[in-house]
Amino acid sequence: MAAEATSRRKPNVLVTGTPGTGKSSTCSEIASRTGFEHVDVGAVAKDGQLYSGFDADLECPILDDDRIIDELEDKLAEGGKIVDYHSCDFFPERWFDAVFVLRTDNTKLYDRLSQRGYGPQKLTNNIQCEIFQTILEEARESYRDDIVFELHSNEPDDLDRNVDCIVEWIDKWLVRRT
Ligand code: DAT
Repeated sequence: MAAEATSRRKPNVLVTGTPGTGKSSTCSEIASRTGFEHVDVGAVAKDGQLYSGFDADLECPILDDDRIIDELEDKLAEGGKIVDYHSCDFFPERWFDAVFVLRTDNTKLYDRLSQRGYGPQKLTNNIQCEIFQTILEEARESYRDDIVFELHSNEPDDLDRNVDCIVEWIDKWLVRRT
């Protein structure tokens, strides 16, 4: 893992978290500030119809992990990618130099997901996912502790702060590499 990670000239960063925690907003801002490419894994799956079924509980398609990995492998090998997805355990560990997990208080998350038009069951399942910090645990089980960072994403100020934090992390990585 370390050998492949060090061969990249730019880092890859994963931004993960329950739907609605602000991944897309955070990643698009980082991409415009750094020139890194925002890779929205949900959109990649949709474009290529890289699905293997449908999750009735979460009311969303199930990704075909192997085909997603094949699709993204060359892109990630280049480095300089900000990857955005609401799960993180199926990506190869060697892809990422840092994993940021966004967290949002339940009431705020409820409002955001209601505004998105989620039905009651999908809302409940996603709120429970956040309450049980499922994605944070998944990240801690899948990646080295020292590259997993939890960031709170409740207020617009948090969004700005999180973008600053991740951009700063990228800048430091690039300085270390030169
Ligand atoms: P995700 O990509 O995780 O599903 P998003 O970026 O689409 O989330 O954000 C969901 C909504 O919440 C969207 O209307 C933007 C808003 N939002 C994101 N981060 C926020 C924050 N820190 N404070 C307030 N609103 C935020």
